Amino acid sequence: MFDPRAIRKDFPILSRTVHGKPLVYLDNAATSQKPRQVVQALAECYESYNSNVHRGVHTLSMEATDRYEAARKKVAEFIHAPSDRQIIFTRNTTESINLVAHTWARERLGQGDEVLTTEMEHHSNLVPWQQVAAERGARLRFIPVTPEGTLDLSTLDSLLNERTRLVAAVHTSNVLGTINPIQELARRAHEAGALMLVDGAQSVPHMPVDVQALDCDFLAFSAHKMLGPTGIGVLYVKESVLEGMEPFLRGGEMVREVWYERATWNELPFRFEAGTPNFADAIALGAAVDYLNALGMDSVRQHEVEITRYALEAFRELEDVEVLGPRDGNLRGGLIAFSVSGAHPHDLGTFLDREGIALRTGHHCVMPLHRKLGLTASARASFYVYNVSEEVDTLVHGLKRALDYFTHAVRRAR
Ligand code: 7TS
Repeated sequence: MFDPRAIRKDFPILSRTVHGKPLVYLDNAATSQKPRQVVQALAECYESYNSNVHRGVHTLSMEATDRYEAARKKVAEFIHAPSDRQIIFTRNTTESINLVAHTWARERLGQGDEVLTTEMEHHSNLVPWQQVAAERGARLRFIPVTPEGTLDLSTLDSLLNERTRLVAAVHTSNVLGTINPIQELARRAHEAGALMLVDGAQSVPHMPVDVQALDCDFLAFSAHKMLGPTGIGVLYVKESVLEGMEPFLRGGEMVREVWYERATWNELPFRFEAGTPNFADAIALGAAVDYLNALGMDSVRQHEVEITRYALEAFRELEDVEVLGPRDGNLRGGLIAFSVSGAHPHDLGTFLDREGIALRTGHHCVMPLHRKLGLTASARASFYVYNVSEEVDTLVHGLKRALDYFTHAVRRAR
C-alpha cells in the first residue's frame, strides 16, 4: 500500500523545522529530498569500496565497477531501454541535452535545417539549440502553446517539413504542469524524417516512462529530482543513433587505443564518458531507482494525481490566485504554478517561508513562456511521494494569510 506517511519516515529532513514551523517542502520540481537509503548507499560507497572504476584488477576497483554498472542496468530497466549500452551518465538533464547538441546536432545540422521545439521549454532545452542553430545556420521553430496551456498540435502540418532534423520537447512542463503527447510527437517527427528528443526532467521521476513505447531517440533526466543525489544525470539514446555519434569530451576511459597522433574509441556507452565518472552518485541513483520501484511508479503517479487534484480544488477558494496550465489533474504532473494579483511571487515566497513552507518563485528557467503569458514570475508548489494533503491545507491557509497581508499592505500604502 502506498502510504506517504510511512514514506516520510525515510526522509530525515522532513522532520526539521523552519522558522519554528514544521517544514512543508513543496519545491520538488527544483530538487527532491533524499531517503536514508540513498544517503546510505553514498556513504557505503565511500566507506566500504571506494575505488576508481574500469581500471584496476584489485578487489575494490572491481566492486566499485560492478556496482556502477549495476546502477546503469537499473536505470536502463527503469525507463525500459532495450540495453544498458544506451545509458550515458552525465551531470544532469542540462548536460545530457548539451551532449546531443554538441555531438549529434553539430554534425547533422546544416544551413536551412530546422529544429522544432515548443514554447514551453526550460532554458536547458532551448539555449543549446539556439547556439547550435546559430553556428550551423539552422532555424529554430516553435510549437505554440494554447491558452489552456497545451501544445497546439494543429500547427504540426505546417511546422514539420523535409528540413526538420529534430523535434525537442519537454515531457512534463515545469511551469504549466502539462504532460505532452510525446508518442504522437515522436511518430510525427519520424514521419518527417526527424529524430525526437525528450526532456524528461519532470516526467521520469513522477510516472512510468517507457522509451520504447514513446519511441523517442533521446531522453534526458536528472537524478536529483528523483530522490537521487545531485551531480548525476542520464542521457538515453537509441542504439542506432548512438552508434553514429562522435564523442563529446575526449581523454581517458573513452578510448580503445591511443597513438601519439590519433586514437580509436571505446565501445558504447563508455565512448561518451570521458574521465573518471561520478560513480558514487550513479550508484546512489541506483538506490533511488530501487526505492521508486519498491513504491511502484504507477502508485507514485496516482498519488500525485490525487494530491494535485486536491490542491487544484483547494486553490479555487483563492480569488486572487490564477493557476497556470490545464485544469484537469489527469493532464498534468504534480506541480502547480500560479500568479497572484496584488503580490509579487518573491514577496509571497518570503512570507510563506516564515510559515515553514518551501515554494519556488521566479521564472523557473522558462523566461520566454512567462513573457508570453504576460508575467515576469510565478510561484510554484510541486509535490512528490512524501507530500500529504495536510501540507496542501497548510499552503492554502498560508496563501490566504499572505493575500490578506499584501492586500492590506497595498491599502496602507494608498
Ligand atoms: N528541464 C526541465 C523541464 C526542468 O524542470 C529542469 C530543472 C531542467 C530541464 C534542468 O535540470 P537540471 O537538473 O539540469 O538543472 N527545473 C528546475 C525547476 O523547475 N526549478 O529548479 C530547477
